[in-house]
Amino acid sequence: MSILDDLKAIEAEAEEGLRNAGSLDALEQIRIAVTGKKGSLTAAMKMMGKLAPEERPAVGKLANQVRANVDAAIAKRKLELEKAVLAARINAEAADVTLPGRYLSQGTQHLISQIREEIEDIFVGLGYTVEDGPYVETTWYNFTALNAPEDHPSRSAKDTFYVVDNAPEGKESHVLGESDVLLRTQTSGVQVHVMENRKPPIYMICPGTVFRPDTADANHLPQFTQVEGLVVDEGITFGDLKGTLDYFTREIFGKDRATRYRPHFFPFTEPSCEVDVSCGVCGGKGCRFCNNTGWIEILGCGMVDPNVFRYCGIDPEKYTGFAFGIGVERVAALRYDLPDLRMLMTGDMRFLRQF
Ligand code: 2NM
Repeated sequence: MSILDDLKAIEAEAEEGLRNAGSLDALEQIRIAVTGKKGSLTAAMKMMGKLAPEERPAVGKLANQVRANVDAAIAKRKLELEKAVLAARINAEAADVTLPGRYLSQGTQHLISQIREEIEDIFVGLGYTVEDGPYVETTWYNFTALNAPEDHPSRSAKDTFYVVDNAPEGKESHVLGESDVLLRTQTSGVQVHVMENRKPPIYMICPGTVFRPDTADANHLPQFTQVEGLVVDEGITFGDLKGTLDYFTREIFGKDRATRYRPHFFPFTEPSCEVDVSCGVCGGKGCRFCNNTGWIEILGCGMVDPNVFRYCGIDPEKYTGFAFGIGVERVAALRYDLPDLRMLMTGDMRFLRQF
């Protein structure tokens, strides 16, 4: 076999291999085997030096031609394989834009937030400001400035979450009285802050979360929502309190509901009342829902005790005022006949979506 035949055989072999190369990897293997440093064509070309001078022009011409053909064939096959890879990838990654999108269910505002905002709107309409304050308070803001005596049971660790231990370093103590810092049990502390910092007239409400160490059951939650209100001005009377709260109950429960003011006791107000609304289920005749009384309790209120004004730096000779506290979860339960307050805490959308 002459070297010319060798060169033609190498070319034919390379072309056959390229036709069968199914991947860019296989193609690269062929390139290395033919035109690589130790490739068959490279080796054949190195043989040229050993040829007789008269043979060289013909062999050289063919060798260059074979080299050009093989390079061109490799480049052509490479392009084909790259196109195939791209086509496969486009096919695999194709997005079907005609498929329906994923449905993200829309949430609703929580029932408690809705009612809280409704209550805010009623009082904002009467010219009140809406205030808030810290969840963590000291005994001064939660109890003392509100005229709660040092031995009042609401101060005990059974009725208040104390959150900071003031015992000396190294000594732990959870004994009542050794901690001055607590989770607020009512939002009244906000009113103390406002009275300390602002001159009357004050017309404000303070909605917010409060905390009490109660085990959750149908009627109690360890964390619930209160809206407290406070008015401080010259010449405020119990008539102003009653007119305001009658207006509020009609707005929130409807015009057909009657109210009743029952004497009660709170440390921070004197006189104090609990307010009942006529039962919406029986219209006041008496039923299971209202314990056969015809009435349902909805809030506490009273004329601010002069001691509270003195603690907060307001002159009780010049100013009088009234205050009230509304339980928002209770309003929700009464309005929607909820059998269990815990339903408000579960985040169960089957329940919450109804409102
Ligand atoms: C209630 C009932 C009655 C009340 C009193 C005060 C303050 F700061 F003026 F003393 N704030 N909130 C109050 C009065 C709260 O909740 C059932």
